[in-house]
Amino acid sequence: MNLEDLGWNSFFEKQLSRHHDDNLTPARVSFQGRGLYRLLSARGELWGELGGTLSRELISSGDFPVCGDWVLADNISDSDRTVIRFLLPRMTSFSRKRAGTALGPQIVATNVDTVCLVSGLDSDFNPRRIERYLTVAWESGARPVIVLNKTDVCREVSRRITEVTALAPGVDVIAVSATEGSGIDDIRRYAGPGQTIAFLGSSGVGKSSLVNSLLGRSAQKIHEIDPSTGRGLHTTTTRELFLLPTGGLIMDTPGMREIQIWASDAGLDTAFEDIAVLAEGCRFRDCTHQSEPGCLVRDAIDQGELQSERLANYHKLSREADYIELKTTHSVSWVEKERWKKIARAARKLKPRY
Ligand SMILES: Nc1nc2c(ncn2[C@@H]2O[C@H](COP(=O)(O)OP(=O)(O)OP(=O)(O)O)[C@@H](O)[C@H]2O)c(=O)[nH]1
Ligand SMILES: [Mg+2]
Ligand SMILES: [Zn+2]
Repeated sequence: MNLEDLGWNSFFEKQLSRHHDDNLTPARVSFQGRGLYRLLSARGELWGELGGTLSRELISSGDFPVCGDWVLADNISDSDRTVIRFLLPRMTSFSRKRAGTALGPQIVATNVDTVCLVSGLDSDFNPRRIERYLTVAWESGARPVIVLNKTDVCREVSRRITEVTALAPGVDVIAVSATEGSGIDDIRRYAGPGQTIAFLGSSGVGKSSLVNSLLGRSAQKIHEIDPSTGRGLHTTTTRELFLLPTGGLIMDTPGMREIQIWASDAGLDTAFEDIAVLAEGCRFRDCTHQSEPGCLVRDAIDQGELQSERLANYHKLSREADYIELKTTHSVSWVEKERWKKIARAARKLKPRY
């Protein structure tokens, strides 16, 4: 197996030059479970455990290797077991905000070249959710592509494509049917030799079905609805990287209920570039596009060039992104204090003056 076929490139080669050790071999994490890592390497498949020193380092940072990562492992040539010594820096990294009250990002997929943001063209279709995924995707460094699956059950495919193309400036939109196989080759184009694509999206949109369709075999169990409970069966619970016979790689991921934003203003402004460009022409530099005079964003809405729902979603996501910035730079108590200060200030303004 050639390392380049597994996604190795000059970015990782540069990192390697810092570790002058012939006893180490690069390998890519394709699956992780119960402290064991399945690795793809020049020698084929290996199973690795974290070495003691690395393990101690990672416990303090909390940043363990995940599916897609490149690591350096002991070069033990007569065994399929190895020890992972180093985690190499990531070329791209798709993160979401951790669930619950935990702080910081959770890394979902790394070293991906193209993130396929999958939506179903059934009753689950939701343009606002696509905008949310796109915002996070732009932050990852990977190229986003929107995949609209289940064309076989949708009567207005071309209308949906037009709608989604409008909310995703500069992003390819592909309509496919995993069950019928149509459009699958359009996805395959992004998975050329050494290129990695990852499927991300809500549960049940057909990510595992697309993976099976690309692989031409039932590698992943498909999420079926249990008629007695109405709940999904075989929902994917772990991330996994598969090698295509052509040398490309595809990653299946578990469906997310709602992806919490982990993005900066730059990620947001890329996903909403149309609004960012309009905002440059607003009379006030700090225009919030609510009711200020000379606001080109509101003008665009009045003229039917911009959907008011899109602006509302932009505001919502930007509030979430701001909050994350505060949370990462300050303790929660500080954030809470600031929040309450703002509320108190707003309440004072509302009070009638006698
Ligand atoms: N009609 C239709 N159904 C599809 C298509 N692709 C997938 N499905 C169905 O959608 C359901 C969910 O498919 P999965 O591939 O398991 O979805 P998933 O995105 O992997 O779901 P999670 O693993 O829970 O995140 C299954 O019942 C599939 O048979 C399609 O192109 N058309
Ligand atoms: Mg799945
Ligand atoms: Zn404005």
